[in-house]
Amino acid sequence: MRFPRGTGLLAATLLAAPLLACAPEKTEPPVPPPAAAPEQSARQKADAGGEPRALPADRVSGRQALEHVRALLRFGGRTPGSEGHRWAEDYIIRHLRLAYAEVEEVNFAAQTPDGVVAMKNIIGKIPGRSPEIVLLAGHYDTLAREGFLGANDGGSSAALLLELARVLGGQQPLPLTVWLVFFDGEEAVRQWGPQDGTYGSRYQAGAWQRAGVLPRVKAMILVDMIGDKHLTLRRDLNSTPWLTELVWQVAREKGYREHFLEETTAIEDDHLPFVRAGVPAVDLIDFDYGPGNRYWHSREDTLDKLGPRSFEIVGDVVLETVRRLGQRWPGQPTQTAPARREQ
Ligand code: 1BN
Ligand code: ZN
Repeated sequence: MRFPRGTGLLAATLLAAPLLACAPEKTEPPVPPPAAAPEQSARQKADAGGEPRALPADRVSGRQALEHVRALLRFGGRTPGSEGHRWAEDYIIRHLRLAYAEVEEVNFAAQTPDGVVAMKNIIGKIPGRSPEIVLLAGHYDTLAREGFLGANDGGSSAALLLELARVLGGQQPLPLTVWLVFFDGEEAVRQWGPQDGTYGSRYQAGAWQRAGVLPRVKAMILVDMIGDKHLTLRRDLNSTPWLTELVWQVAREKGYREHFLEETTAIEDDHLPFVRAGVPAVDLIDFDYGPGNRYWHSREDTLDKLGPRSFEIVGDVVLETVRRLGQRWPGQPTQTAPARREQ
């Protein structure tokens, strides 16, 4: 879908009306969504001067990101195969199109301990002047646990990616091609391990390897659980060191040291299939969610634990990192080392 240039304000206004265009249109929904997209409340309208407020064109709006999370939570749990998952798919696809991204839906059958499960990765493609690709990725599925909604775990990543799509989609053509990747099946069906969990990323890394896409991928930035109002990100030792350093350097320059800690951790997540395939990848994950990480995978993972500023900080760092990846710098690592291509 192509849109004329100069329609950014219109698009921003459309997207600023948080949920006006959000209820998926299905011809025969088996049941209505848990809550239809509401009109703006009188209070919201008054706050916004009577009409939806235009969103910033050049940066992530934390308020809008939280509205995306709120909308996703209204669909209920988003485990693959659930009604909430289908509504979430439609919501993501609709908002990617509003952001002028070309949408690819990748349907695949995942072999899980509970049998074959139909899953879908969603990719929003924003063209650039260079065929080199930066992947901005996260997951949108939620853990299959009664009453679990995943505001932060599954909600925040999808919401931030939609906001990044809105900003980057309004800046076309970008120096580099950007693909926003919404992975399905990140969560384990029974017990987290190499064969249970990361279904979408394992499938996608394999598919892109077979299709010869991976040599074009300059870097992958994965976001997971980045909405906690007490944002603390640690350097992940399973991520690619030079890319981690680039992200942390950007964060330092922007004055975000209190959120981008120098401490390290080692995380298994959707970046690993890409790291193993030789793609430089970094996982930005705040795995310190509530006292003793108590909110993680619990019914306490709710909207009230999130803060708009966290989305803005991570969004700011990601956008600047993408900008720098589009530049050349002395000593820049090349992504064409033969070793990664022969795996
Ligand atoms: C992150 C959010 N993960 C699952 N939901 C991946 C993970 C699994 C991180 C186990 C740490 C331990
Ligand atoms: Zn999880």
